Amino acid sequence: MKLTDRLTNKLKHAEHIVFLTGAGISAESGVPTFRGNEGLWRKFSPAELANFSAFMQNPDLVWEWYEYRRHIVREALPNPGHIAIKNFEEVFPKVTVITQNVDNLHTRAGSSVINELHGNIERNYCIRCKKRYDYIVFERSEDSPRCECGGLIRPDVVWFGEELPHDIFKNSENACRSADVFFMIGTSGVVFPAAALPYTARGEGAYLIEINIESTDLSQIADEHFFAPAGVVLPEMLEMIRTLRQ
Ligand code: BJW
Ligand code: ZN
Repeated sequence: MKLTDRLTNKLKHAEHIVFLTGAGISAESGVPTFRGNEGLWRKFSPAELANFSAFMQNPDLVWEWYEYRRHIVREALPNPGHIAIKNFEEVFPKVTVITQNVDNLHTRAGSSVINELHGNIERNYCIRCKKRYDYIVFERSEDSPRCECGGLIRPDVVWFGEELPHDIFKNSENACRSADVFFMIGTSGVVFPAAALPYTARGEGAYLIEINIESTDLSQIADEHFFAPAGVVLPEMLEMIRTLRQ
């Protein structure tokens, strides 16, 4: 890998690095992405399952999908991409992770500042009284879990048509405003408002780097691209940065 003079110069002087990650950062840990053929579970697209009316119509089906995914993420391990992001903290004074993922892998890799835009798959809450239930184990043969109040329990994730957690989104926007270098990693950039964050960063002068195995809706605004797996690009780039900033 070779860094351009411009990127070398940005990385040499940067103080605040922001990472916006999507499902692609966890693909090398064996967690399926959402879009493309790989994203289909049975015959359903994420859009058909990740919304409140699908849950109310068929809570057992939606629970089964989440239980299938929980099983995958509990078995998965952070990969060299997550670990490199954590280790950027050894080189830069400030590193912020903004993730659309619900899989906990940035936390398990040890990153210090993580904004989970779309919730976390290990948390749940009652739709009636809002009581929290963490780490439920749901058996496929069972009916969807219910709260002691009788209400249905749902995963604490953000579905289509739902608002993102307000403070987390505000903090993310603020991070974008002070980013020197902004990485967009493994996201198709089609889901809003997460996909608007790179525009906020760029508007305030951040240098935008995309790492993805293919071009995306965000490619047009990136200053530079690395079209290769994140778990390959990030560790290699970090080693080059260590030399630069010695
Ligand atoms: C690799 C790789 C490797 C593979 N290395 N790369 C403005 C315009 C248009 C629409 C809207 C808009 N504002 C709001 C909307 C509606 C909607 C939306 O955006 N729809 C679009 C799809 C059209 N947004 C919402 O509804 C949001 N809420 C909202 O706006 O509230 C305000 C409001 C309220 C009421 C009424 C109206 C407005 C909420 C969005 C919630 C998204 N939820 C999900 C599910 C989360 C829970 C769960 O996990 O189950 O979030 S959907 C799903 O998509 C998930 C993801 O976080 C999200 C993004 O996907 P991501 O991460 O980009 O994954 P992929 O699969 O798309 O891409 C993977 C990428 O990795 C690919 O590019 C690969 O090439 C790459 N890759 N291997 C590097 N090794
Ligand atoms: Zn309840």
